[in-house]
Amino acid sequence: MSTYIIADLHLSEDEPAITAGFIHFIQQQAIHADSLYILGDFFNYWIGDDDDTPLHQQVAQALKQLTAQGIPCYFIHGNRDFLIGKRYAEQCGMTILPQETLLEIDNKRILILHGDTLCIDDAAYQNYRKKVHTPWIQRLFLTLPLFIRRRIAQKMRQNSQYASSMKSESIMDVNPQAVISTLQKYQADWMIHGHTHRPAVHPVSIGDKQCYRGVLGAWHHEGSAFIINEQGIELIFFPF
Ligand code: OKV
Ligand code: MN
Repeated sequence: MSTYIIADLHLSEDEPAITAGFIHFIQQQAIHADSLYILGDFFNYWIGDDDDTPLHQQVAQALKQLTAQGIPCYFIHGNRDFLIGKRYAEQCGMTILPQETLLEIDNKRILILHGDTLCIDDAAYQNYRKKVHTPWIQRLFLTLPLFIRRRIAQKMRQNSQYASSMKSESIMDVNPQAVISTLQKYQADWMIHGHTHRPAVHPVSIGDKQCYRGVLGAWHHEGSAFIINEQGIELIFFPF
């Protein structure tokens, strides 16, 4: 039995090598898994399921192959693709899970999440997040014609690039207290997230309990995944 977990592929038309790497990963590795979890920022941007592009179709087709062969695929929204909806999920054959989901595998309690909600020191981002996660604001945005949504999204990405260039490294990382309280909330042994693009396994001591925080890598020049099986929980990297 093996569970694969990935995040932060940031798929876009501008980086065809990453898409090719993902499709190769699906056909050569995930096909031998028992389940696949994608923890957000799967796509670099998402402005609605009706934005039907060759990239979106190609990716859906690859995932559908997997899920049609009986390998379930689950998705948690990231900060970039939080608008992925039921329609696209259905096209992929994947199930959308809540922001924070507790898995119980081999008697280990493993919390999976994207990771942006742990970065509470970045007040500007958390403010922005609250706005774009407001249901009526999302509904309103989705009623706009695609060409308007494209223009708004492009502007927002330009502004954000500037804003994040002014932020320190520590502000953009997880808050250690948020990590501890989130682990405690679920009585979890592990948490696995992406978002920060700092792949690692960090031990976290809570009282006399030894917990761990696994961080996935982004798919820039190589792939990154956690594999959970009888051997344990392992962070791996692989060339495209
Ligand atoms: C994704 C991020 C752009 C960060 C806009 C309401 C609003 C949704 C949206 C538009 C932008 C996602 C959906 C994108 C992530 C950015 C800039 C910064 C830090 C509205 C609901 F407000 F206009 F009404 N958006 N896109 N950023 O281009 O994919 O994560 S996006
Ligand atoms: Mn992210």
